[in-house]
Amino acid sequence: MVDKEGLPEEGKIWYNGVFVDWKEAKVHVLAHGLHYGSGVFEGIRCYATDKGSFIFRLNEHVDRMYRSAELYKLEIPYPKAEFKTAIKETVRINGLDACYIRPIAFYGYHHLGVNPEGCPVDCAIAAWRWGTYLGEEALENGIRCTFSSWRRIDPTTLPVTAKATGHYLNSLLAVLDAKERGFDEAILLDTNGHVAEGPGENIFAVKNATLYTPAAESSILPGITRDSVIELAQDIGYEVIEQPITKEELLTADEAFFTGTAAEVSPIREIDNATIGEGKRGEVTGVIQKKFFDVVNAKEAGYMGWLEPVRV
Ligand code: PPE
Repeated sequence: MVDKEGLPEEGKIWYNGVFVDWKEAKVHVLAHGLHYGSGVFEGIRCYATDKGSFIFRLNEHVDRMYRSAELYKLEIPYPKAEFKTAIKETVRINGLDACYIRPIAFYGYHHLGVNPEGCPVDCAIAAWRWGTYLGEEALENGIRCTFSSWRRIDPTTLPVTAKATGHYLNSLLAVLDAKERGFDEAILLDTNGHVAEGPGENIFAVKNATLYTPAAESSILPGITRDSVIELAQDIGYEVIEQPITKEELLTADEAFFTGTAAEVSPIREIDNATIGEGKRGEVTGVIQKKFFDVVNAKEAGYMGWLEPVRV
């Protein structure tokens, strides 16, 4: 799944309100967030277009981050507007055009013990170049997936709509299991046995030119790419139905694809060695993918509102 390209060695990271050198952006080994996974984060992309650099749906990402924080009673000590400015500043100061942005807020160093009261909330924003998530080829030819034996975390146990660091242990297990068994990516079912999502992606099925995607009750992270794709698909004229999807329905779909900030729109060509549709990027997936890339590349006048200028 993730390319093994390492992180950069230099640059500046915004850390608790100031820019520090890449290598100095450190955390104490007894930080609360490290021991208990008590942090929230975002993954955001900035695109280089011929009209300048734009961050895709910055407002929605920052809104989700603050909502995630609220669910864990983590008070981000900056007003949203200031945090958004810091995100844009991080891209600019590093001289980046197309990049991936990772803001994080977590309970820091003060005491140990599960109760975080009294721990400071530390915040950081890093940005670096990150190409395609599942490989260049994946965007064109699709990937090979497997149903994970790990079920997606359940809303009776954790607030699954929060993008919290600790939640990703569930994703980690699913990814490692898929890789071990020779697949590119996992698909997790929810605890009712319905299709939920990938370890870092939402999922769509296409049947008779109608799009289906699991609804919120299937324990999904409400993806911003998912939301964008729903709107773009409807705009093109496709019907989109949000409802529980069974394994059989996904396996017999005409097409299937993943959406996510990192994964963008990635076709799924196989699940557990069963071919989906024609075993390559389907027609509807291709149309949606093209529309998505046109929008993020500032080629769709009607969607410029989703693009936050960094450098124009
Ligand atoms: N589900 C999960 C579990 C998830 O992590 C993501 C994003 C999505 C759905 C799609 O959400 P959105 O990006 O808003 O469309 N995963 C992020 C982290 C991936 C990683 O490996 O790290 C991302 O894509 O940035």
